[in-house]
Amino acid sequence: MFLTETKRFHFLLLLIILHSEVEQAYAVWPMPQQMSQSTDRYPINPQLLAFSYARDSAAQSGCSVLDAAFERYFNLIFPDFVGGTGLSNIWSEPKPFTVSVKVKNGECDGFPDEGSNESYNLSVSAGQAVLKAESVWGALRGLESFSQLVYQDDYNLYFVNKTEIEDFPRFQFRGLLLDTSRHYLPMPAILKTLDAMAYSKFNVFHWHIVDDPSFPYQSRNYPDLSSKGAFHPMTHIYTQSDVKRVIYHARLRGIRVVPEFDSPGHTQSWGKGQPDLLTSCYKGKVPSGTFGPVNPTLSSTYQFLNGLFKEVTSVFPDSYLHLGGDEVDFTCWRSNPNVQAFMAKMGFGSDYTKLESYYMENIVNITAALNKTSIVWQDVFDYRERIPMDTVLEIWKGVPADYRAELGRITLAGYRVLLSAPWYINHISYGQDWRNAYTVQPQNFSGTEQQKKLVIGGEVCMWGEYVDATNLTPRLWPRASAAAERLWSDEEKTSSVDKAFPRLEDFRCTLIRRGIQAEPLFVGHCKHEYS
Ligand code: CP6
Repeated sequence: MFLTETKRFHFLLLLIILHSEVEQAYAVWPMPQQMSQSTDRYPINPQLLAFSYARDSAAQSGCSVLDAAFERYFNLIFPDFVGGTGLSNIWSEPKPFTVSVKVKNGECDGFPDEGSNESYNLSVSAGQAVLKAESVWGALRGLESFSQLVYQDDYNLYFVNKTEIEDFPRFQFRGLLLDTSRHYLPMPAILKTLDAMAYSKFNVFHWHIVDDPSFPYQSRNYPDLSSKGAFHPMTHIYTQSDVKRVIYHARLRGIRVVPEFDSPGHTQSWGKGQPDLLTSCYKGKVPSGTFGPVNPTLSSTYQFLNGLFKEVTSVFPDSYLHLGGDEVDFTCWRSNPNVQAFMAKMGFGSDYTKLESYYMENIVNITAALNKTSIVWQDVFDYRERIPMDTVLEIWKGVPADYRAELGRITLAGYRVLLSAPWYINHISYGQDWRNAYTVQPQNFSGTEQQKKLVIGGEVCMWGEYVDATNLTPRLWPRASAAAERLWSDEEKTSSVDKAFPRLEDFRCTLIRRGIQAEPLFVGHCKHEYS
């Protein structure tokens, strides 16, 4: 080990010459819009890699988002960096490598939103990488790409090839839904999912936080909702500080947090802590003791929802609130004499979709008055409700083919849509079902160019009936990454699922290397196995 600097360097060169077969093309997942690479490669010495702000960058040291990202990406690029005595440090060429970041807009303390610019340019040459972005959110995407370009050779020395990237997302909204009601997901499972989302350039965490089985959101104004409606009032809840941590963790990764408070169906757990909220079901002329959807006939219902949404929209900074509106069962409403009387008074006849419409219109208006935009499930459109034109409809029905017709219908009416129907990755099957997620074409429906522009993106859904923290990660990854490439990358350049296969295999090994227990796609091995 007592080699002089020069001898050490010559020994290193010898090693490189002996094994000079060039490892090919260090892929980035999801594939950048434009990328060219050469086989010229530059060594990176972990001790001499520095992230820095370009002199003419609008953001400088002290920018929370980028300061944190520099530290994170250093650790991701060198997972076993141990300071001065690590082998890869001793044998690396003593040359500095600088990643210089320049952003035009120096705003670092805000939250990502629908208008955030995520484009970036990355140019890697000898001894430096130059990353330019409009905003810090684009710089984050560029840092992710840079981190995926760095690789180790057989001696675990680090290299990066000469590379030019020009990149931007195909769709503005690239979401992932987690369901924390069917099973409680502990905080570390959520935070780790946010980490992995950033690796695939997802930018929206759709938090399906409450549903029939449990109400884990601890409300400031209505604490009984979780103290009576959660699986456990102390251990299986998300406190205000937990929620803040999720939003904070997501922000640093350029991820929006959109909560869903699904109603009027899927609300059994709400009824435990909020008396008179749910409809009392009748058996003949007497209450049966069971409850149905939220009672849409009472003004107390809307007072409560106004209070709850007022709180929720102040806790979650995103400009969107998901209101649900799916799968409403009319049986209980039909059985209740007070609901029947209300139907008659309103002139709804026996059409209960009109009652659902009435309810959804009211809560969408409550949301609009709180200056938030609503997302609702497609059912709300199917009931021909009069909802504001800025409402986003999320398509969840109609696999394998019918969702195309729905995309056509909803966009023809001028509404924006989010596609999740083909991306229910809670569903599993034997074999390579990531291929189905990959080959989805969100704009492949009959409609005008203008209609196609109304597809703002899509979401991967991980419904929780059969999923908790034990199996969440391998069920999500790398299958969700297949959808992530569809949502980020150019359609033409990613038209071959067979060409995607080896790249996704490599990316899965990157996830493993970063501590994400992503499941294998097929027979094979990773250089660094998960332990
Ligand atoms: N929970 C809620 C669910 C589903 C929906 N909403 C769902 C329905 C059918 C399938 C998967 C999920 N579990 N609240 C529908 C949006 Cl196949």
